[in-house]
Amino acid sequence: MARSSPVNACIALGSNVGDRLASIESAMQALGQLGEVLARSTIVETEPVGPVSQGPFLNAAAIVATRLEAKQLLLSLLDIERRLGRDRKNAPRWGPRVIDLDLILYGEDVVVEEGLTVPHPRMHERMFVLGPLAEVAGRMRVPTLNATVAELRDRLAAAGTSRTVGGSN
Ligand code: A4P
Ligand code: MG
Repeated sequence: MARSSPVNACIALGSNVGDRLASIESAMQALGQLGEVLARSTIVETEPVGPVSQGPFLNAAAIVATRLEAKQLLLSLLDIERRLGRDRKNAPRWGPRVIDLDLILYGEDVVVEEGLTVPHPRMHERMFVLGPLAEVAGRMRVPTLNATVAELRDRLAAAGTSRTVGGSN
């Protein structure tokens, strides 16, 4: 089922295996098959985050105006990942990957169903998502967090530069 009017979906892109730049560029191109790419961020190199020891990532974000339903959009993103050579078999969660395409926002919709949670539940903890996304969608509202993307980025940046050293009373 296609929607009668397009919705602005935010996609986060990441790669830390192989020709990272080629993979991000190819994925950006492929997003054009899912709707109109309204904006694409710059591509930034980021240190790996999380429990797995791995090489640095290239990360980026894009806004796509799409008529696909959220689940159909996710399946299309997984299909692009496969076509670009991502092999999920034997791959550790949070581990190295040729390409990762996460659906971060689907307009202001909240979607919780088997295999899909939007807004992406860990978006507010990840500068590699919020940095690029704020470039292109800083004013978009994140319904579950009652904040804009730019506000979440600023909060995370502030948290990263301060350290609690005592109680407030
Ligand atoms: N799934 C559910 N909701 C969603 C959604 N909103 N978007 C399901 C995408 N997928 C969603 O996804 C596993 C399954 O989650 C999918 O099959 C889908 O049914 P995944 O993207 O393969 O899982 P993942 O990437 O290992 O986990 P997650 O939680 O998406 O984490 P990240 O953040 O993508 O972790 N460091 C830097 N600097 N840059 C990175 O890009 N990426 C990771 C991977 C770790 N460290 C990183 C980076
Ligand atoms: Mg992911």
